[in-house]
Amino acid sequence: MGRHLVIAAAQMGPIARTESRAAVVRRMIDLMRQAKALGAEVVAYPEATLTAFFPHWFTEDEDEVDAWFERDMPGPQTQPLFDEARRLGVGFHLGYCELDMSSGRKRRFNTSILVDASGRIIGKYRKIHLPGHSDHRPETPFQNLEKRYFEVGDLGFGAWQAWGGVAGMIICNDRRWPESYRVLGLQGADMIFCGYNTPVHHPAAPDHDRLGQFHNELSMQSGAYQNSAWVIGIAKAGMEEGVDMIAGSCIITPTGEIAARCSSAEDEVIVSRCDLDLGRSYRETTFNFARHRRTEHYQMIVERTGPTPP
Ligand code: CDV
Repeated sequence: MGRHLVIAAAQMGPIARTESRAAVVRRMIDLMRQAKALGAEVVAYPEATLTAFFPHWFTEDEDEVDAWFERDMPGPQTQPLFDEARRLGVGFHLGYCELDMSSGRKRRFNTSILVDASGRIIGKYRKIHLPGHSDHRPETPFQNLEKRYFEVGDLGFGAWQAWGGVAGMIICNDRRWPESYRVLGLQGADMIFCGYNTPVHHPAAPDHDRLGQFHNELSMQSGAYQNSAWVIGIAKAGMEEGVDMIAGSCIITPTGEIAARCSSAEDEVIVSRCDLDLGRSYRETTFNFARHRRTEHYQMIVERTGPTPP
């Protein structure tokens, strides 16, 4: 008997700047019910699901920034999502913005969690690759101020026993870096969840725009294949406060093929019955890390970013 798990990707359409958390959570619960009706055991939501993607706007007002963040998880506004998941008996993956005071100072992270069917948080990840800039660039049509509003994640790329396999998380820009997947692959990850908020337009390099969806799939498909893992990519999609965001949420097999893909730029659920053993033959042959990786040969150059000087 193979290990099978029905996973849903719950893509979210645009979220208005003025939309309340309660309204967003209602949309999420609706998607969760659709996913359950399709047989899902796990439902995956995007990066920073609960609000509009505020790093597109500059502000110096600390209170305004804090208002985009969750102090508690679950908190009063997200508790209904946890309650519904428990009622339906499904687990979920949630990306949100975390305000952490546990060290005695305010820290803000771009975070995701895994929640089991009893409503217990079983894993937490804080985004490591923060794109964009921290300075104000009012001349651009929109900004990406993740470097201003978030600290670099301090939890590493963790993997957890979950849903009959091993689950890991990465967030958005992490998916473009092969090492994100590899650190999880080395821990035996069977499934890697990746929420994203990716604009169609790239103000710093507009010539990349036409390749946005191609690079999205290229990154996640190669990460899946090279690490023998399912990758679940979940978008915040559509025209959000004047920023057009790519959609294309998809569930990718350990062979690197796309098993299911969203066809809209709105709230939409896709599901796939994932054979968690599908990557086994790759792990035992082409990507048998123990037999074929030659880390001792990488080590001498790993910190160097340029060629050997003449
Ligand atoms: N939220 C993101 O990390 N977005 C980046 C954009 C800004 C390029 C991404 O890599 O998709």
